[in-house]
Amino acid sequence: MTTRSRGPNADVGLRADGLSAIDPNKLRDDFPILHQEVNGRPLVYLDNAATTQKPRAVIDAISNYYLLNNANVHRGVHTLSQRATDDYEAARESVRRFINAPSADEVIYVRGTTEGLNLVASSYGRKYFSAGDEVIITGMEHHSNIVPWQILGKEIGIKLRVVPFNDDGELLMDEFESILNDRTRMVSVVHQSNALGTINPINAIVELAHARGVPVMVDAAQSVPHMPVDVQGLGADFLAFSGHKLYGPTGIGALWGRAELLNDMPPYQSGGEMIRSVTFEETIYNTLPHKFEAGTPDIAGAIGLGAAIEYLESIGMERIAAYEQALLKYGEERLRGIEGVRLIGSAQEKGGILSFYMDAAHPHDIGTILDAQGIAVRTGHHCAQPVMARYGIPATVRASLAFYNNTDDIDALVKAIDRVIEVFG
Ligand code: 7TS
Repeated sequence: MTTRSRGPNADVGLRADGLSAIDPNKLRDDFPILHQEVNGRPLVYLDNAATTQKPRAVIDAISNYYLLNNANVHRGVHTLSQRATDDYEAARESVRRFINAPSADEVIYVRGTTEGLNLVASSYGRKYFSAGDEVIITGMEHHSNIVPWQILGKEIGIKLRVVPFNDDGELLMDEFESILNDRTRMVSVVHQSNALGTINPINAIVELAHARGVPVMVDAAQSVPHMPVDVQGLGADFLAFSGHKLYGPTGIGALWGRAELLNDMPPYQSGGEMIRSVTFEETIYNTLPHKFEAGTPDIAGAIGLGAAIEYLESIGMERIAAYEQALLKYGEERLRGIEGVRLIGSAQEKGGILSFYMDAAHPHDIGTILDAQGIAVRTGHHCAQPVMARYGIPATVRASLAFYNNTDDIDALVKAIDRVIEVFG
């Protein structure tokens, strides 16, 4: 195969309105890590679905906490402990505001989306599920929204039902309706697929599930960083996301749940902080959110997450979404212009994921060639093996966008793919 891509001046439908929603070149200055060379080329970071880079505001918030305020939270009367507690709780309020939760007590700090999903499966599932019950997920879930339900299923005999999707990567909602039944106890669904980019119709899913009294859990790992997410607007019952995909630190994330559900759920882990009183005979649990936060938490992480949210709010999630949508269209059109590149995932409603497959070369080899040119993408199954199976491919190359990416980054990617074609023909 020798066909070269069209040049950057080709008519690729630059949507000037969306692309001017923010100035990525100015915002890049907030991200020190982006200003470096990798393998002798300027770094082009297109692995944002795996983790995003951190603005200086986040790095400073974490560093200031350790430089000035480090102490354990909720335990000390001394000044540092009070400062740490105030900052830790202020960050919780930032999370509440960011996802429009009714109360900060419904926001539970977790390690990330994975822990949020495990918490709900373990705590809600063990209390309310029994043999023969069913949990509905979709065919495009990350493994973290499959395996916890599967483990629970083996333990107590629940069945996993899976909503399939079409070739474009869109859920078959008729199938969803037909598998929703009297035995369904939970619907747990990804908001935006990390492998395909598909943005799922959460409102419609919630409406159908709630009509049968079934709660809905939303995996918002890939949506919260890229669009405004309003838990009340979505109507969901639980929602989890990871700080590190939201320009914040690793090791921290949030689970939001409706207070009436969380109040009735048993603790997930136990120890300090989650109790009100302990005797050898009996323990009385703490109130929300502390009931679910056993042990010393990731205080610096929470404060860093709060700083990331404030940073994003200063740009505006609407603007970020408009810009990334325009950049996605640009990227899709450029990639479609390359013969031999097959885009995986072309849903109508889609976020900034450019997953592709080329018969000419294995995704890992493509990834290596791209890395040699300073371009960071992820190759593999993206912890969504059933998605790969659905398309009959072992893996994809995935470029995933953030607001600090620009059309030059896409052009560099396209040029590097041309190099792949040269090498592998
Ligand atoms: N759900 C989705 C949709 C994800 O994309 C990920 C991570 C997770 C859950 C788990 O998040 P964690 O922060 O708890 O690990 N996705 C990816 C990815 O696409 N590449 O690396 C991690």
